[in-house]
Amino acid sequence: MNFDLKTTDPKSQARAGTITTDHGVIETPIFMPVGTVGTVKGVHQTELKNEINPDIILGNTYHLYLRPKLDILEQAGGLHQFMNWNRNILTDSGGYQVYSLSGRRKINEEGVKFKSHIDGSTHFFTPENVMETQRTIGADIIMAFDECTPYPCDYNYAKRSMHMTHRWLDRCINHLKKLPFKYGFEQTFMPIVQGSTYKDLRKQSAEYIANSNQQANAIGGLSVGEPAEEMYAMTEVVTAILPEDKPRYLMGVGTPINILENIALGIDMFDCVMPTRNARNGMLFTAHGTINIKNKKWENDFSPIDEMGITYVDTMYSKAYLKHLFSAKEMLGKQIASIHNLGFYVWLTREARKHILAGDFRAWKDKMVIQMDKRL
Ligand code: PRF
Repeated sequence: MNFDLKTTDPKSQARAGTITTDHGVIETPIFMPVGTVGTVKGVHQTELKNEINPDIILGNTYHLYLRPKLDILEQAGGLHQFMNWNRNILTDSGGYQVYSLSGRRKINEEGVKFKSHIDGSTHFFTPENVMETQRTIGADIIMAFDECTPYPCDYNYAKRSMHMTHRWLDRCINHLKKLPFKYGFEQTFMPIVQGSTYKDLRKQSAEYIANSNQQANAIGGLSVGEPAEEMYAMTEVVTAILPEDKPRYLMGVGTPINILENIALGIDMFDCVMPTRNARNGMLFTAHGTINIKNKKWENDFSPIDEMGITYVDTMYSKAYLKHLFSAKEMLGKQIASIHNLGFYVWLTREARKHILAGDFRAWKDKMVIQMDKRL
């Protein structure tokens, strides 16, 4: 992987760059649509490629390991082949999903024992076997196995957990050295900063992660229920320490406003289930605020879903029609809303990049944050 930092905004920490991997170029800042089980929920590959047009999507180790399982992925020739996606993929390590999804789990120095949310069967993830699993899934970018602490989290737990995440990182790095790439292209490994909402721990963790000297770095443990101001404060502490010449990925963030504020603090990569999950509940994000399409007020509003027309669904269908699809519980409603929201998120980070390159990011960001905060 290669990262080329093109421009830094004069009035904020925002950056524009390009990441080049064996599956192509990723222009940063970037939003990565989440394709948990090898599908961006509700969206065909044609619409994903031609309309939403992201340089990279995300998959989840936890889900893919449980279903369809590794032998199928290996027989398919990896996830790119299996889902017929020839651009970039990043896989999360399961470090977050085992905590958020599996019912009972037991964590110790060796790893995490958990029960599958699908059939209740017992599994054990270790830093070593998660690296093996990610080699088999075959994404372009793979993540360290970490513990994502909850919010709030008492200081002593956060500190102990952070040190364990650091020891797990060393085990990931050591083990990867023994594992050749599987499908003829490179995989980039990303370590993850933890430390909950404590500045001293975040600083210590950022230093540890920076010293591990990998090609890119990530920040975890945020957007887990803390106030946005606390999240921004942690991002600021960490980006001041992480090296400038490597991409920085803030995991699982967030609202369109969270994304712009974190771009201003020096983040390059984002992912979140929010655009697709909220779409399925009838919530649309636009440049002028959010829309709850289930609201009665849209019943006879025959204007386009979004005049901006970022994706074809925005001008092909009216708000009244989309409201009707949600009322009738038709699956097309959820699909249209998912395409719209993902198109908007990807547009937003592309637009941020344009303004960073043009030198007026700060003013544009401040204006967008006010606009997007409205409920329409
Ligand atoms: N760790 C991992 N994945 C994640 C997170 C984390 O802390 C988060 C936190 N927002 C989202 N996804 N491995």
